[in-house]
Amino acid sequence: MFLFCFRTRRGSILSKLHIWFLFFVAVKAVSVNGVWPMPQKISSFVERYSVTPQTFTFQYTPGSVAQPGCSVLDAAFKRYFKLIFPDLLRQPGESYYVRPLASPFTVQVGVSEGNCDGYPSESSKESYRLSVSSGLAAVSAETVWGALRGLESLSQLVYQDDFGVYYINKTEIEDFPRFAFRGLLLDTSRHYLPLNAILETLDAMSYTKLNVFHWHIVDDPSFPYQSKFFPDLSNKGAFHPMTHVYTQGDVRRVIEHARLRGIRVVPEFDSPGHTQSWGRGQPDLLTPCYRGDVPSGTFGPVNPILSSSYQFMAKLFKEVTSVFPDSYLHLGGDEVNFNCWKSNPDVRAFMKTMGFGSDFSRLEAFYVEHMVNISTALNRTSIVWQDVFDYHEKIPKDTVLEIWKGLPPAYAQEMSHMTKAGYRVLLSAPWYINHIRYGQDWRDSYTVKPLNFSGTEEQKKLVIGGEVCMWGEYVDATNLSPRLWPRACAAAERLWSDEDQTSSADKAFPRLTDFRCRLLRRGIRAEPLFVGHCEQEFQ
Ligand code: CP6
Repeated sequence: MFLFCFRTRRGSILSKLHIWFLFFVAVKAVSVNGVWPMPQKISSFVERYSVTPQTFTFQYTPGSVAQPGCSVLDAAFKRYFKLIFPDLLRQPGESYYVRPLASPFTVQVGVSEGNCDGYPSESSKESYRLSVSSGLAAVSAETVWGALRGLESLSQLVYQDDFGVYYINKTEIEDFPRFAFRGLLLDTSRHYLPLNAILETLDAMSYTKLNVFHWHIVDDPSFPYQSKFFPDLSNKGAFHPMTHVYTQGDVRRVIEHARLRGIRVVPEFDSPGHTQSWGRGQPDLLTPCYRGDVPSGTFGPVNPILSSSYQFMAKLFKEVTSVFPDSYLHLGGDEVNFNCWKSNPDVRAFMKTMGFGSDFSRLEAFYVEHMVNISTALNRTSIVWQDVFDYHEKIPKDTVLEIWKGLPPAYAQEMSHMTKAGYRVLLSAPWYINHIRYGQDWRDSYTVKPLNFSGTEEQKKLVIGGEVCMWGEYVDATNLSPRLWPRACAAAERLWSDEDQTSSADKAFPRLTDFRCRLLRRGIRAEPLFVGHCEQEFQ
């Protein structure tokens, strides 16, 4: 259309070369790019190839260090075959359109270093190249984790026409993440989330290239983690000791499901606050609160003045690090209420002995310091919520600080302060997507500029990424997926893609609308962005 108008007005002046050039530009602009999050570099062409499940195969590139038997990629080939041809899932036994004389299409995957049996880590290389040409898609990456990202992009390039025929366009992609840490927090204490809800969330995370599952596994209301050393914690602290717990086997399944998708699992055992449920199965762990001179019968945060508290914590965390292989451990440290500590005469006496005066934040700092030491002794990098920094700037420099408070100017200032002090930071304040408001609230998440704070280049490098948080007070398995998806996709693109290429929410809207339809086709109950319909809707 564009080309036609141009030709009628000025046709005679233009050489054939110009016409071809314009044609190339025009077709590039209209061709399909369904990849979310947006790759760093993508060229898509109008030339397209039909593909059909009968002749579609995955292979390892001859020189690849990964070959048949590679757990991560063997499993990925099976998954992506089903994701690329969802009709096979939807209508078992029913015939679908088969093109006569369909030509073969091969996906060749090659990896140049590493192995298939490890876990993804903070230093995993996730970059990949993808080249789609006639009969062949070549995915090449340094590691299997990069190959997984490439396969995901490839799967999103395949689409169906009105007759159900599958196509993929000629495409070149060169891609890598902007931030290494792209997390999602689920809270399994406010409501128990059945294993399937967690596994399905991990599936959807892999579709959006999110790569860290922050498992806020326990908190005040319930303690669903079934501990080997301290079984009473869940026997007495879970909502139900049999049905509302994560057994050791459950945890292993989550970690393996995540590993196969290149997702790390970082557990959070939040303390000294947010520990009411712990007290039910671990007597004397929590601080007894007083009313006047007598114990009131209620309990506060973990008792920071008893060595038994630290012995218990060291043993629990020893177990936790034997179960969760990731090198990061989230220690919490948020929202500690000092009222109970203040009411307790033994705590006040301890404060005096320690010379803390009446500054209870120094007592909190004392506690967190012990916890960070426990974590360091177990060879773990600690993450703590920003409260710990706000109260106490002298925490070990390799601790990661997570920002959860405030609106843009406030969290930007916090980032500036923390990175100036030399700490690595994670941003979650703008991505508290448990908060919902009428309208397209994904746009607020989308337009976040994580590096828009005052600081040097060195400071900016200390921002390792961010997290979407889905706190569970109002969320269980009935509404988790639609509240998460596609809203979490906005942060996923912000954390993966180039900011300049993805600065407009208006431009993202049609892409995200399409991607949400793809999530539905894949069985994820993602809510609509606005008025409209998908070709294939849910059930
Ligand atoms: N639980 C824990 C929470 C929250 C935090 N920690 C929280 C606070 C405010 C909002 C949402 C969640 N529910 N343990 C803060 C990190 Cl708005």
